[in-house]
Amino acid sequence: MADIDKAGVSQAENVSNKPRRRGCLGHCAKFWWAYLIAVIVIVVIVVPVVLLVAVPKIAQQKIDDAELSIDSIIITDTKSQNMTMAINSVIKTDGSVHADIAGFDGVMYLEDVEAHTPFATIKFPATTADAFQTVNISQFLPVENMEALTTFNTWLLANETLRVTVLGDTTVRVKGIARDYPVTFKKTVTMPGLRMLDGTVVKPTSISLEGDKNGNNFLADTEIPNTSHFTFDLGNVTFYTYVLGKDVGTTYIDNLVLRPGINKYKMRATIDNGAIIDVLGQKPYCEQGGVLPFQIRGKSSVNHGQPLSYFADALGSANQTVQIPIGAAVKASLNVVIPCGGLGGGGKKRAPTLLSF
Ligand SMILES: *[C@@H]1O[C@H](CO)[C@@H](O)[C@H](O)[C@H]1NC(C)=O
Ligand SMILES: *[C@@H]1O[C@H](CO)[C@@H](O)[C@H](O)[C@H]1NC(C)=O
Ligand SMILES: *[C@@H]1O[C@H](CO)[C@@H](O)[C@H](O)[C@H]1NC(C)=O
Ligand SMILES: *[C@@H]1O[C@H](CO)[C@@H](O)[C@H](O)[C@H]1NC(C)=O
Ligand SMILES: CC(=O)N[C@H]1CO[C@H](CO)[C@@H](O)[C@@H]1O
Ligand SMILES: CC(=O)N[C@H]1CO[C@H](CO)[C@@H](O)[C@@H]1O
Repeated sequence: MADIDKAGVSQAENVSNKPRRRGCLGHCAKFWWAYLIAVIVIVVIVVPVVLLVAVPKIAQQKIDDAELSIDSIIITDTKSQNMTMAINSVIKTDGSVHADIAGFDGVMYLEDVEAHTPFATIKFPATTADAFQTVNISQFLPVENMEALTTFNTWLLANETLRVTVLGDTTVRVKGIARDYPVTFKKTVTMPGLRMLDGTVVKPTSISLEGDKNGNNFLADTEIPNTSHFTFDLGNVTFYTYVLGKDVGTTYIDNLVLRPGINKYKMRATIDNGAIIDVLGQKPYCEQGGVLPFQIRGKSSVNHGQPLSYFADALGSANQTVQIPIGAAVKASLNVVIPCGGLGGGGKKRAPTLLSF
């Protein structure tokens, strides 16, 4: 206490020595109490206003102005009720505020599906407000809402682009201020979809009359384009297979992992030969070398015994048309050309008989 008093006195002496030299200082010394009150007013009113109103507003503004881009999402270890999801993303800000953003749980939902039901919750790690920040997340993802996840997968499969919103509450700590400000992180990202796997190519490699040990009589190489930024582990996938509206069998692709870009896989199928021969004998297919429009639609997706309904139902939501040069494959494998009107001119009935040799 004594030291403080002494300091006060010596300061008062210093002040009282100076005013004779300069008018302003004299004024200041005389009205020091007015300045003191002004300082107190600033401290008591302005600082809290800045801290409680302005800084949070700026913090929220900076979060709102930040840009989120998602470079890739990788879904692995898929099980019926959970999976592993890795997201590589970048958050861009103008870098003008030095701040730490606390980690938070952000939900993801489809912006254009009104209920905005989340299909996933991402655990965002703590980040800074640096101008360019890579945020890589890899986490266990339980299925919270099967319907919302299936709808998301359906949109991702069918659409050219889709809008996904990431929403979460977090706090920001601005450098130099020992306070956490609550902010809302809300970003809508437009992602490329899979466009119904449009451009899928199926090149038959072998057709046989009798099936192999799996009962498959049709083998092919397939190229499946993935225009999205997603990688999916779909496991063993089967498809309903139609020609001109008729169910002609089942198509299988084993251990299917769809990555961005062209995916090359072996495909096998159990096909009703008679039905195919029938269609090959019809116009216009018999006239253009037997390229048939197949329609395929997802039936099941099973990964190491775990049925993945969120993929199977999405793949089953629509038909995908693939033109398959099956006439040429029949010629190459069986050395048979199906003329217009079918085998032996009267075709329809004889074809299956002929092929059951
Ligand atoms: C993930 O889901 C499967 C069922 O699909 C379940 O058997 C397994 O226990 C789940 N894993 C965890 C860690 O919850
Ligand atoms: C994030 O992942 C990408 C792609 O795998 C990688 O290039 C990058 O170095 C990672 N960044 C960090 C900070 O881990
Ligand atoms: C797919 O095509 C088949 C045969 O044309 C048809 O029966 C089925 O209703 C179609 N499914 C969908 C979901 O469009
Ligand atoms: C796919 O099926 C084969 C044969 O039944 C099996 O050996 C393999 O483990 C399955 N793969 C997956 C990913 O389930
Ligand atoms: C915006 C948009 O194109 N949405 C479509 C995405 O795909 C689903 C499923 O096919 C459609 O229902 C949406 O209209
Ligand atoms: C991100 C990515 O690799 N996209 C590719 C998806 O597949 C198409 C081919 O169909 C490529 O053109 C894209 O570059």
